[in-house]
Amino acid sequence: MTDSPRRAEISGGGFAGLTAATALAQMGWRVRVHERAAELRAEGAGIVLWNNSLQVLDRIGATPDLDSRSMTPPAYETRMNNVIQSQETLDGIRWRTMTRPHLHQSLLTAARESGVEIVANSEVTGATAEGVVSFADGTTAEAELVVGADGVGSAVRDSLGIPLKRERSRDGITRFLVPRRKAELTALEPDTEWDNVIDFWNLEPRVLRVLYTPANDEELYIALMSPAADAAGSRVPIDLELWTSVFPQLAPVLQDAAGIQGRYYGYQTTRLDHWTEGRVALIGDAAHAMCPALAQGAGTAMQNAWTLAVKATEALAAGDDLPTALRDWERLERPVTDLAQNRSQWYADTREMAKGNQFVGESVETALYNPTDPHRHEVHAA
Ligand code: FAD
Ligand code: 5PR
Repeated sequence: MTDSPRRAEISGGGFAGLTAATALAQMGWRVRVHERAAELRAEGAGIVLWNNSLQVLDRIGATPDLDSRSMTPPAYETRMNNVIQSQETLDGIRWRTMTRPHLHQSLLTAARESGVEIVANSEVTGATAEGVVSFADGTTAEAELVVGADGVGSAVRDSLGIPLKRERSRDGITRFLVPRRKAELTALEPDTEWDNVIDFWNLEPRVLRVLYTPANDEELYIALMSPAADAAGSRVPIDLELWTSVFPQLAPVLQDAAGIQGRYYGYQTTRLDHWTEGRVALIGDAAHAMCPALAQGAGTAMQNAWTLAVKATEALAAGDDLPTALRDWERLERPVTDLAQNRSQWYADTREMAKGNQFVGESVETALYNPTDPHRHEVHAA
C-alpha cells in the first residue's frame, strides 16, 4: 500500500481543490495540489457566496481575509424593463459578494498556512480507482485519497470513464470587473440604491439582461446575458451601442466593459452517473458543473470539498473501507447539490428569474444548507 496512510493528491487548484486541500491538511493529511497552469490564480470576474460555503470558509480560517474585501449588499433587486419587481433584503440568509481573484487568493493563503504543498505546471492525465495518479511528464504518485477537482473538463473523471450527460441552455453570459463609478451612476439615476445587487431584465422586444453586483467599495461585477443565437448580443468585446441603448442608466460601466475583451459562456449543466470510483472522489465542476442562476457552482464545490474531507478523515480514523465511505458521502451529499443544479438549469431554461421574488423554496434551501453541521442529515420524527 502507500508509504503514508494519510496522503491526498488533488488535481486542480481552483476553488474546489484549494478548499479540499486546506480542510484535509488541517485534519492531519499530507496534501499535494497539482495545478496545470503556470500560476495559481482565478479567471473571471465576480462571485456571490451563501451560507453553505461561508460556513466552510469559517472552518478553514479564510473568513477574515475574505471579509476584508467583500460585501453584503443591502438588497437583491430585480427589474423588468427598468420597473422594480422585487427588492429582497434576504433577512436571515448569510451572503456575500466579492471578486473571484480575491476569493482565490484567500483560499490560497489558507492552503499555504495549513501546510498544503502546491505544485504549479503539474498536469494530471488520469487516476485509477486504486489511487494511482499519473502526470503529463510521465511520472506517477500513489495516495490514500485522490481528489479530482480539475474543473468541467476533468482529466481524472474522463480517465475513469464515468458516464456523463451534458445539457446546454439557449442563453449565456459575458462577465466583467469594472470600477464602481457610483457617483456617475447616481447622477444618471438618483433614486437608485447603487449598492444593491440589481438584476436588470429585458425580455421584449429583445432578451438582454445585465446582472449588476457590487463586489467591494471599488469593484463592480457585471454579467451581460443574451441568447447565443443573438449575434450582436453575444459578441465580444461587447456591442456598446446596443447595450447602452437598452440600459442607458449603466452607460458609464458598460463603457468600461467595452474596453475589455471578455468571453461569452453558454449556460450548461454536466451530470455524472457517479462521483466516486474506489479511492477517487470528484468535486466541483468536475462532478457537477451547473448553470449560474443560483450562484452555487463554487458554493457547492466548497461545500462538497469540506464534507469529503470530513468523511475521508472519519473513515480512516475508524478503520473503515475508504471506497465504501466515499460512496456513502456521495449518497448523503449529492441530493442537495442535485437540487441546486436542477433549479439553476430550470431558471436558465425558463428565464423565470425575471419575475423577481426568487428567494423561496430550493434557492433558500441550498443557500442555508450548513455542511459543517454534523446533524444535518438527521431525520426528525414528526
Ligand atoms: P475550476 O474553477 O474550473 O478549477 C479547476 C482547476 O483545475 C483550474 O485551476 C484548472 O487550471 C485546473 N486543471 C484543469 N485540468 C487540470 C489537469 N488535468 N491537471 C491539473 N490541473 C488541472 N459559482 C458561485 O458559487 N457563485 C457565482 O456567482 C458563480 N457565477 C458564475 C458565473 C458564470 C458565468 C459561470 C460560468 C460560473 C459561475 N459560478 C458561480 C460557478 C463557478 O465558477 C464554478 O462552479 C467554480 O469555479 C468551480 O470550481 P472548481 O474548482 O470545481 O473548478
Ligand atoms: N447569479 C450570479 C451570476 O453570476 C449569474 C446568474 C445568477 C451571481 C450569471 O453569471 O442567473 O446567470 C445567472
